[in-house]
Amino acid sequence: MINANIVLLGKTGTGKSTIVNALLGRDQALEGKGKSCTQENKTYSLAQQYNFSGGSSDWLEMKILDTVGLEIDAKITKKTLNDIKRYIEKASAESETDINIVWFCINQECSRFESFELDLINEMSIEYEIPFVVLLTQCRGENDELEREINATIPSIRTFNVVAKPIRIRNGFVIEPFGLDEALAFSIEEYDKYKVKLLNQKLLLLEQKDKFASDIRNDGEGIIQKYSRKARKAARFSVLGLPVILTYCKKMIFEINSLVGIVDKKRMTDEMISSIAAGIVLSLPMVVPIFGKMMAESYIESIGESYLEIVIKAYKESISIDDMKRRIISEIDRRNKK
Ligand SMILES: Nc1nc2c(ncn2[C@@H]2O[C@H](COP(=O)(O)OP(=O)(O)OP(=O)(O)O)[C@@H](O)[C@H]2O)c(=O)[nH]1
Ligand SMILES: [Mg+2]
Repeated sequence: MINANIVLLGKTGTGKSTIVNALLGRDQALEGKGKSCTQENKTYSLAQQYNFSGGSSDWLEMKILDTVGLEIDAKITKKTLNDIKRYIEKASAESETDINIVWFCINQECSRFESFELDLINEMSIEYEIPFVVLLTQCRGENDELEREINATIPSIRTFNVVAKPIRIRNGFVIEPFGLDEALAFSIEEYDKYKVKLLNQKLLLLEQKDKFASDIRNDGEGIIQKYSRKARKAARFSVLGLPVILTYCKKMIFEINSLVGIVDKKRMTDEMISSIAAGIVLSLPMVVPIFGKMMAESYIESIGESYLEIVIKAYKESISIDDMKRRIISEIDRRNKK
């Protein structure tokens, strides 16, 4: 027997519920007209004989998770993603499940896919080690440009053109359903190979990250030393004091951020500096407007060192820049709450 979990994910209206119905062979999931339709994540079950392309056959037990369309509402998207993460974690813990795969739906008529979709695919597939395939849905014709874009951004990902139910076009012509069987056959028969490819990709990424992390550490130390020297100089003029030191801190954080590709948005540095400073200032024995040289130096250095450590950790653990920013901010929050 084969146990398979298929998660349908993608923006609203791309045709996730329609695909569920096509797989089930009956209209069970509600399909939308125009606006967001599926309101909560729901699992459907299907059991049937599966015929391998080689000729043999086996019993297939499928669970299909139909999800709320992404991006309608940030809160719902967050809940959808958390549910899916939990679902996947649980599914991969159950050793009898052979196949865990996400079918990421993109309307084939879209001219491009959005960066949040790309980040999501990268993040989730690498972090949770769950393979993704892309279904280009509601296919009325060729859209080479979209396929090329997808392959250029995520080279290893498989894409399938699909029509889940007949599409009526001009002059009474009808495009009959196609593509789902291929996507299913791939998901079942090529799963192991595809998953190994994903794991290798993750390994490579982690190795590369380790290498880059030591460069980041060296460059980061250089930046911290530079600002520590400046602070030492500035502290000679005691009237300048804290504001000058804080400006240096901001610049230092800005430069450390740029080492990992966070090119800022001033707001983010401000937000970071105030939460880091809050944590560190409170831990210093005295906060006085007049900085001694040593004091100024150690202030800059302790901020720099702890920030660099946070950034490197976030860099190693994250897949995308947004993910990294989130990790940095939440780590700072965590430390400040201690
Ligand atoms: N003819 C035809 N219509 C489709 C196909 N896929 C989706 N549609 C139509 O597109 C609309 C949206 O499809 P849904 O399946 O509800 O999309 P969804 O991704 O589940 O949307 P949400 O639940 O809002 O996230 C419906 O009117 C579907 O009938 C298809 O393959 N053929
Ligand atoms: Mg739906």
